[in-house]
Amino acid sequence: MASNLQEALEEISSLVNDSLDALLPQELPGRIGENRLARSMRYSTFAGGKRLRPFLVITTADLFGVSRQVSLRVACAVECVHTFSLIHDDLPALDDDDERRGQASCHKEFDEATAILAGDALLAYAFDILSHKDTHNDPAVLLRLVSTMAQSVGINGMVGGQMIDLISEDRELSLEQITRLQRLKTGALFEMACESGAILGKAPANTHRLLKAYANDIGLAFQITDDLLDAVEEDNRDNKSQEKGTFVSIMGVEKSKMQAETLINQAISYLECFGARADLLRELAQFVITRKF
Ligand code: GRG
Repeated sequence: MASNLQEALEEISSLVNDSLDALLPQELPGRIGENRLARSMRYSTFAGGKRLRPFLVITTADLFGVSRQVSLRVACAVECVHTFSLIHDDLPALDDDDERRGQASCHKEFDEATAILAGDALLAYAFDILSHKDTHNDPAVLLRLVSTMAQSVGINGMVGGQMIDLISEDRELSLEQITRLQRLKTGALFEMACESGAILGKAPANTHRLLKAYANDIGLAFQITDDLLDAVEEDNRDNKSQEKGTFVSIMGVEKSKMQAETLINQAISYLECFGARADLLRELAQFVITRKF
């Protein structure tokens, strides 16, 4: 990873962690139920995580000179949504994973009901943070943030993508369907992250579109890389079964790598108008396909 990017990721992670710590509910005396919820929300949120989506919010907002105080709140809201999706994704009814971010998944550490509620509460909290007057003084900006977030989560976003993913277990998907699945499941929140920078900066429509296109391509390349990393892990375990509904399952390893590289080059081409100011976004795009974790 380029040292500029590493430094920026570390700096932003640390700022985001401090803000999340200040924003997320704390345990309070006598509140038995809420305290268990607060503990489980914090348990999953502070389990590590690369904080890539918050990085995208802050770095795109920086392009327009948005104050960090504002972009950090939006970054935290996006990370709450991401953590909600991971908690629910790990549940027995979905991916049934015992571990997440190097520790027991939320339902293993607490229980299934608590994990469902922790996810629900994080999702609701994200909208609470976004729509708060401290996020922006212009109600039109708040409304755009809220509606863009809602769309990135719902039927035309990660939840829709997750449903296609479930269906792909019993049937072969075409390349086009797999592309849609991955764009929704993973790409939608990347898009929301970059669009929110443009919304906060009141970017002109064409600039907003370029950032959305950048996010769309890096989101898809990110998911292809995730599937490639999974395929290598399965290979190391000598497990020949291949996850369905992935580019790797339909195109094989080499073509998937090429596809991810093509997407990243395309994503970088969308940043031309920003000149050197977008160097961190270019470095992040490269990191998305070279990462080992
Ligand atoms: C069930 C209502 C309901 C909603 C959940 C589960 C779900 C909808 C959507 C799935 C979203 C999902 C988990 C996509 C996978 C994306 C992915 C590769 C996540 C890992 O992202 P990283 O590597 O994770 O950025 P860290 O831990 O670094 O933050």
